[in-house]
Amino acid sequence: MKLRYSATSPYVRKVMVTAIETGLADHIELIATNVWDPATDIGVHNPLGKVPALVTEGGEVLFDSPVVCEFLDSLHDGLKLFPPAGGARWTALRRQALADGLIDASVLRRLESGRPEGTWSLEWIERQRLTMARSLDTLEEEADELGETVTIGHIAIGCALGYLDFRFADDAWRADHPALADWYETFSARASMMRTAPKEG
Ligand SMILES: N[C@@H](CCC(=O)N[C@@H](CS)C(=O)NCC(=O)O)C(=O)O
Repeated sequence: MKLRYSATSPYVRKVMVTAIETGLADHIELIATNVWDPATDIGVHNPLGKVPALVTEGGEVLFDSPVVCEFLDSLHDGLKLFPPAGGARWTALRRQALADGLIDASVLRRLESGRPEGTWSLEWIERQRLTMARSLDTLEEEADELGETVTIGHIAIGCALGYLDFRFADDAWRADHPALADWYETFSARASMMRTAPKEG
């Protein structure tokens, strides 16, 4: 399998953490991809122009991190990161959606803030900041229920919080979210998280 990859993308990190947790990392060849380079050929693999995109052994291209992660989870016989059915599945998928939404708002805020001064929208930046704040408050309320079993929800939350530390360190999210901070301290010490910590260029 080949993964169109970026070392700083939190969505790609979800896939990499999933690959390590499921024992599949050695079966994936990484193809470094800068989606912001006008000359990038990512569109050959993903018409949406985004990473991650996974080229399977059969030559099919899967994209959107939830789809790629669930595909990888289907390839191993260990404990499933996507619970197969029932309440546990919906809880894991809901957590993944919440964390992915936190990442989406963070990325949108960063992109807007990075536009030339005078062309950005303060209303748009504030809208994303509020979405981030509400998502973090919701995660804080649920932090004590996260427990020990790792699911795709936990992985997505870990990658979202890692992205906040990487790109929004000044927000100091831990100050108002102590239970979530405690959970993240333990989760971020997993080998899969340590090996995938984002680094610039
Ligand atoms: N929903 C997608 C989001 C992927 C995404 O937005 N990736 C970013 C990199 S962090 C990207 O490739 N952006 C390029 C673009 O939006 O044109 C997923 O979960 O995989």
